[in-house]
Amino acid sequence: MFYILLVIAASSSLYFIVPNAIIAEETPRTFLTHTGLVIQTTGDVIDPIGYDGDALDFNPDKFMKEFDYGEVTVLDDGTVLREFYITSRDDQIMEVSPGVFYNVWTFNDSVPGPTIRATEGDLIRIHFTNEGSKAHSLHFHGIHKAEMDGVFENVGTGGTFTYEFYADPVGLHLYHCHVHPVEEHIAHGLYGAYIVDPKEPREPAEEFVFVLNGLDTDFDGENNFYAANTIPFYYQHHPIEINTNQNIRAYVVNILEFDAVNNFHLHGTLFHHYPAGTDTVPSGYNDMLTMSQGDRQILEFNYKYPGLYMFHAHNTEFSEKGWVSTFLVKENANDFDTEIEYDGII
Ligand SMILES: [Cu+2]
Repeated sequence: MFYILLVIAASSSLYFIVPNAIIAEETPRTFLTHTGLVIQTTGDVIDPIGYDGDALDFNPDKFMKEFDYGEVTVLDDGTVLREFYITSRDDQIMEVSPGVFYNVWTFNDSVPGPTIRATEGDLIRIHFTNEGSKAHSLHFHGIHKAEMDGVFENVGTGGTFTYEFYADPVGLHLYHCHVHPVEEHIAHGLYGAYIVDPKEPREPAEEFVFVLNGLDTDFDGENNFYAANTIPFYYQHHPIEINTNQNIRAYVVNILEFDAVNNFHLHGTLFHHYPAGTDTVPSGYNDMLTMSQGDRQILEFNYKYPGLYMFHAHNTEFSEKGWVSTFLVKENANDFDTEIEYDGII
C-alpha cells in the first residue's frame, strides 16, 4: 500500500514539474489513403495536388558532404562560441521517389536537418524557431544540463528557444525532435547528425555523412522505403566517386523508425569502426554493422582495387526497398600516402 501511495505521489508531482510532457499527446484522426488503407495519424495529411507550396528540393550528394560549423566568435576567456539557427516546419512536401510525394517535417527545410559540427569544448548556442503547426523541440544527445535536453520544454507554434551547451563528449551523436508522439515526429524527418571533433584532429580523410532512415508513405506504421540520406536508391543511381588508397571516413547515424534494427554492409573492403565515435582507437575491423535506433558509428576504410562496389543494408528487405548505395572507386592517379595507422589493430 505504501508503494502504491508513493507511485501516486511521485506521478502527481511529475505533473507539476513537466506539465507539457503530460498534455502533449494529441488525438489521432482517421484518414483514407490513396491505396485504400484506413489510417490514424496526429499529423496533417497533405494532398500534393492541393498543395500550394514549392516541393522541397533535396540533394543527397550535397547533404553528405555539408557540415554546419555555425557562426564563430571567440569569447574573452578564449572559448569558441558557435551559434546555429534552426527552424522547424511541418507543412512541406518532398518528392521522395518519382511520383511519390510525402509530407516531410523539416529542420532548416531539410530531411535530415543540417549536420551540426563543433570541436570538443566549444560552446554551442542554437537559436531554435518553430514555424510548424505543432509543438517541436531539439533534443541533442551528449552531455548537457537537464533544461537543455529539449524534452520537457516543448516549443509551440511561433515559439523560440535557445539551447546552450558545451560540445561534449568527442564523437558522432545526433539530435531530433522529442515532442510526443516522438515516433511520428521522427518518422516525418525531424532529426540530424551532430559531430564533436577532438581537439587533436582526426587523420585527414574524405568525409561523408550517412543518416539511415525510412519513409512510411502510407501511414500504416511500417516503412515503404528505406534509404541512406532519405532518397531511396539515390547513391545506386549516383555512385559516390572515390579513389583507390584514399582514406574515407563515414559518419553513419541510424534514426530508422518502426524497425528495431538497421545495418550497414560494405563490399570489397573492410572498415575500422568507432561506436559513437567516442574513442580514438577502433573497436573492430569488419564489413558489417548492426545498429538500433539512435546508434551511430564512425567508419574508416580505403579501397585496394578500383571498380563499382555496393554498400547497403544486409537486411535484404531494406536494401530492396531503397537502402542500397554504391562507391565508384577509380584508380588513384595521385600518390596518396596517408594511410591511417592503428595501434595494435589490423
Ligand atoms: Cu516535433
